[in-house]
Amino acid sequence: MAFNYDKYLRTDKMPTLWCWGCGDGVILKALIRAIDTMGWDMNDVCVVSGIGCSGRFSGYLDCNTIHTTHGRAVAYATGVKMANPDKHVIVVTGDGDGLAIGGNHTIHGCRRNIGLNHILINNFIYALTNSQTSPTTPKGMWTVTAQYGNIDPSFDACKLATAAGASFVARGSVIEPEKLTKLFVEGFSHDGYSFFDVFSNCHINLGRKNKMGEAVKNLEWIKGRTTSKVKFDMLSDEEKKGIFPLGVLHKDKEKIEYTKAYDKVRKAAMSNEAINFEELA
Ligand SMILES: Cc1ncc(C[n+]2csc(CCOP(=O)(O)OP(=O)(O)O)c2C)c(N)n1
Repeated sequence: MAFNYDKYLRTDKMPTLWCWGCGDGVILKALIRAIDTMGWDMNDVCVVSGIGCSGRFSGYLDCNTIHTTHGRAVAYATGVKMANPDKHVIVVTGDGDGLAIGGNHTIHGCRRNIGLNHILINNFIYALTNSQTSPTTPKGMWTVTAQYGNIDPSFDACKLATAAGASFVARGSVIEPEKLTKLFVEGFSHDGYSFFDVFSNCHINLGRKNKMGEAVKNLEWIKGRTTSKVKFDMLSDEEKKGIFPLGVLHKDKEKIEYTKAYDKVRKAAMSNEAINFEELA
């Protein structure tokens, strides 16, 4: 029997506002399949998104949702998780949303290792606002704010999240939707900040002036820049340049999740007991 996506969607909001062939729909479906595999009740799920094409996720999923201000989704989600530690909080941001204006919040969410599931839809451009340079736009690409080609060095979002302290870091792509679902399931099962850098196509706003104005061309470009972590690890330093590994890139099962640490402090304070900070490391 065909998978019933409608069960998880606000069907009155369909069809989506996304352009034809946009990777956001592929990620939405992968996310729904992951939620289904987890067996989560949608009443226990909260999806928090910022502003952007990626921001539409909170409008389409039929659960508790907050469509927040641009860049602040992780901050709102942190509040939701602190007040409801037993709920499943999913944050969806774009690369501009989560790494530029909201880069600060992403870093500190990772540092605290709070149990959020952060899906960063990385289409290498500010899409909704029509093609401004983002922190992941590759060098040399045309954008409306870099009409002669971008000269800004770009972030590797996974390295950033790992260095900042996230205890689960993975990269997926819309080219392999089933693998993406599996990555989400593995990250959702992990207790701590789960960060997913998902490479996606925006053939309209990234592609149109960068010789990949069709979805397939944009996807081929993504394919040429990615390889599995296993294959990546076998490449020489020279060969690794410009290539991004896919899969689980970092996992630390020992690091305490923030709301659990906070609960220990709260209980110690209520009973006038000394706090064992070693335990909270
Ligand atoms: C405070 C603030 N600054 C700027 C904007 C304008 N704005 C809306 S979406 C967006 C960028 C979206 O790009 P990204 O976060 O990469 O998401 P995408 O649309 O690619 O999914 C910007 C700059 C805004 N809405 N609010």
